[in-house]
Amino acid sequence: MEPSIRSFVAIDLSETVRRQIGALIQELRKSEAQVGWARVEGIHLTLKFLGNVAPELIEEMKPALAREAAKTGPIRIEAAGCGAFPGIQSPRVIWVGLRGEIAPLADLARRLEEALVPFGFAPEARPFKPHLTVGRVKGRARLQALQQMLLAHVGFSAEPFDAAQIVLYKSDLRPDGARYTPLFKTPFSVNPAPADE
Ligand code: 2AM
Repeated sequence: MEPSIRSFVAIDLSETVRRQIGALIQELRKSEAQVGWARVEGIHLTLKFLGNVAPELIEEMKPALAREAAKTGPIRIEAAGCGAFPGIQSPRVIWVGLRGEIAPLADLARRLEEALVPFGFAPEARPFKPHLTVGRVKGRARLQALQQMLLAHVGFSAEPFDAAQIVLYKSDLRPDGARYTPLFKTPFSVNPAPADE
């Protein structure tokens, strides 16, 4: 039997936005805090994390993903602001936020969840919090400097971009950070069909 594939559904960022977030990461690095910073080319917006999935199931899911994408028009979003989960006082995950057409984005995430239930994926118990993970805290040294840096850059914003497709990614966990490989891309529609069809 072929090994299962750790996978998730995401939206890619434009090259420019990735570069702008890269510049922000360079600033945050100056805190010298113990953070595993994301590789800029791997930063993405997760819509649904799937975990380990059998390769056959991946194939079966593709038409369902394509159907939901086809019910979706382009979504204009902007990477903006930065902070930490669970909170700036006890940072574990460093994120860049999103603003713009968040309601259609959340609607897409909800529809994907519903479309994937028949394939055995339970809906998330936690509310959808769209974010871009840019780093993971590894130790407590220089945390205060990091907190100050985050507060100093809350006004960060990148160029707006139109999300135009969803991507099913494979995630390989490696000691030096995860590597993501696209498995399937499926476009949004210019004239989306009604979502309740
Ligand atoms: P995160 O950025 O908030 O960590 C690949 O791991 C993507 O799936 C990441 O963007 C990650 O979100 C997301 N994800 C959601 N739930 C996850 C989980 N339980 N384990 C790992 N990644 C998860």
